[in-house]
Amino acid sequence: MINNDTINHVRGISIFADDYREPSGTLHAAVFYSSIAAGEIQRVDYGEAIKSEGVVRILTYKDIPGENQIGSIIKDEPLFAERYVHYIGQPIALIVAKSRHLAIKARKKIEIRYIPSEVITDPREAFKKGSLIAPPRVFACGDTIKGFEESDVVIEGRVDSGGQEHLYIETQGALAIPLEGDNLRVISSTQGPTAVQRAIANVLGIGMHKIEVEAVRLGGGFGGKEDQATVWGVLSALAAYTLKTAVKVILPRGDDVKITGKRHPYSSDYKIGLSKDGIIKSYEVTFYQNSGAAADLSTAVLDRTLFHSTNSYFIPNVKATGIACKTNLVPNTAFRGFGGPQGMFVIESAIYKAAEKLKIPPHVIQEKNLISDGKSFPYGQIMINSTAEKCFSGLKQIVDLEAIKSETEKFNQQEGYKRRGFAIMPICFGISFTNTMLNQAASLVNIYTDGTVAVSTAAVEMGQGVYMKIRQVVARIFSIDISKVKTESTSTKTVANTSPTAASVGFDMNGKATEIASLEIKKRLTTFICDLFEVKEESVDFKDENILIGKEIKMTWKELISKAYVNRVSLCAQAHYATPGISFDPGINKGNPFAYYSFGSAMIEAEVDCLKGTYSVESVNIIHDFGESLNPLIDMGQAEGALMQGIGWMTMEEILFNAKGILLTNALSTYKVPDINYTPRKINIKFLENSPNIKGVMNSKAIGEPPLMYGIAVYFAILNAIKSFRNCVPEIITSPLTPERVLKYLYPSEMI
Ligand code: MTE
Ligand code: LUZ
Ligand code: MOS
Repeated sequence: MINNDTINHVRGISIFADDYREPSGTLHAAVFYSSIAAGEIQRVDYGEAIKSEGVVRILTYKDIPGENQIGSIIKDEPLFAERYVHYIGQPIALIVAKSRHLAIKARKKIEIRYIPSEVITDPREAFKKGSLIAPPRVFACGDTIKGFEESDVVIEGRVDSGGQEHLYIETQGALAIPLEGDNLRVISSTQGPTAVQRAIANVLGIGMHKIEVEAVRLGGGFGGKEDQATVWGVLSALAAYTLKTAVKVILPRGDDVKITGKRHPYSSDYKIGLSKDGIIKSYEVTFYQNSGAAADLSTAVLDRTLFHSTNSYFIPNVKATGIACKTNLVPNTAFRGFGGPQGMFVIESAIYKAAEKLKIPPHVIQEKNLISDGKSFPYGQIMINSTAEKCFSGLKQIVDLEAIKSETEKFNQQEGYKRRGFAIMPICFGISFTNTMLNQAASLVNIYTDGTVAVSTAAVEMGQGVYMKIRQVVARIFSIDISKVKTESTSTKTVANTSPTAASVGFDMNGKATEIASLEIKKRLTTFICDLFEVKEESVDFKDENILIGKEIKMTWKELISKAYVNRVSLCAQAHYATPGISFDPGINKGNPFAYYSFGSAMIEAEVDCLKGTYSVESVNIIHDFGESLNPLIDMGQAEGALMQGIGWMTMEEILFNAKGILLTNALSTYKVPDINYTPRKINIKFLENSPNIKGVMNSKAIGEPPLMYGIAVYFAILNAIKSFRNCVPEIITSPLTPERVLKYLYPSEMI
């Protein structure tokens, strides 16, 4: 079923935060931010800027009525810098003017002097200097030392992975509108309306009930607006509150790229021990996370790295240590996968290197160690309903590995500079927020007297199709046409205390709450019908907008609703959903944090031009467990989009900072993302058959993030192509594998 958002997006008629009708007299603001990565502010002169055309006010920390603090997990992030600055992009002031253009013009006239201090950009250096966000965390099981003793081969190595820019099409922003008294309405491009509401209340020093935060829909979030949409909402609210006028803050792309956080880069050390036939006996890993200058979501991201440090594998002896290192870069944040990809890339690198040493293909090691039911992860959760093996063997049915191997070898024996390689990537991703508290959602279902329905939930629509799926749930329960069901924009006024739409559980949880609320109304209606016709519940059926008793149509849906209203039956219901059966003890790092897991396996083939270092993705074959998909079109789109984001992260998307902490890749001319030409020549994604997920909404499965990790296969596919040209494997596995890096691997430094 096609998502009608898609049609509206293409026609350009969908409403985003910046399209929301502004009240007359709306002012526009630009953020003045630190231009050095570390230091003390000696003097700021706003004199010229204040006099600049159209400027109404410049706000600093001095204008904050409440607390100068917006940190969510750890209170370490001021809204405005006071004396010290810790990264380039840290807000110092807000210039409010008649237009955005004039605000930006005035910004250039602010004079500032700093006393610079030492800049740290590298997480290992931060660790050495004791610059940490939080104490290190350890997930462990078994006895790794004994495990290494029992191993036939033990290897050690280092793996580095890069950051990633979210590049949502809609940049960050918010519009704050003063209401009666000191109440405010804030239209925010956020994945977490409650987080914005809470931070505004804290900064303004007023009750949360006075602030209403609404997310109409987002032009993409990808995690970038889970926590980092807050600051723009707070800035616009502070200005609107102070000036009693609507104020809008919309970041120009250049600002957005420079001053918002990205995926966390990691540098990691591993040690892996295996038997000679490829059974993994022991694994130790230390993750140095480049958290940036404030906590943001870093500790939660790091937790997920630890949860997924063994990917889809059962390993009896594990010690995984995570260290959140504080550097002078913009605070990094959630990005699709949320630390999972970083953890999985390390174990896959370790398997790749081990396979070299054991002279067996990596996929043999992967397959032999897949987790099966009854086995547990280092944090104690025991696997049930694993489809890891089913997906892996399913993949081997759609791709003939032996044939591909011999074709690839044949291709690579040709003359010339083209070489091919392939690699497999199984995935296993835990579904639920790892912080159990966040696993709750709510829904409000209102049926109007003409039989149309409006649903409000905590889910934010950001392109993932959650509104469409929620409408489908209601339409299915009442057996009415989808056009009769509407989703309201997401607001803290209709659904309170929302968790951000994240962790791939937006639809799972809000869909469940909607199901519960709808079933509640259906029960009332059924009782009403039973009384009316003096029949038993079992004989009542809702079918295609008709009410059937036995096989006989008694009335239409519309008539039923109208009659129910006349007879004073409530047509509205609110329901709360809390994911059952999950818990986790962060004191001992043990528990059952996940409702269930998402599985699948991918094979990616790449071709490298060994003269130029360029490459193309020739084919992608995937078997993914979608459960019983409610909307295969949307789910396929999610799988394809996530896959491409994963491939981009592994290959061409490179974020570079210099030693002063200046972002060098600050525009689309220097930061390259996959485009249509880079799309794999063949993408074949198959749904694993007969795999209902009893924990999901109507047997469906979460889909938002997991397929991103299939992209990891492309890295090893390219390495294999390189290896057939020049028989070597890089000492340190480093991503992204840009064409420059491919050339370096192909031609060692002395040759270029
Ligand atoms: N798809 C689109 N088009 N745009 C997005 O911003 N975000 C992803 C994923 N798919 C995103 C997307 C991320 S990071 C998450 S966590 C999920 O959608 C959130 O939605 P869900 O929980 O409803 O799957
Ligand atoms: N956000 C969060 C997430 O706060 N906790 C999580 O476990 C998570 N997982 C994925 C994406 N966002
Ligand atoms: Mo997604 S990283 O959970 O917003």
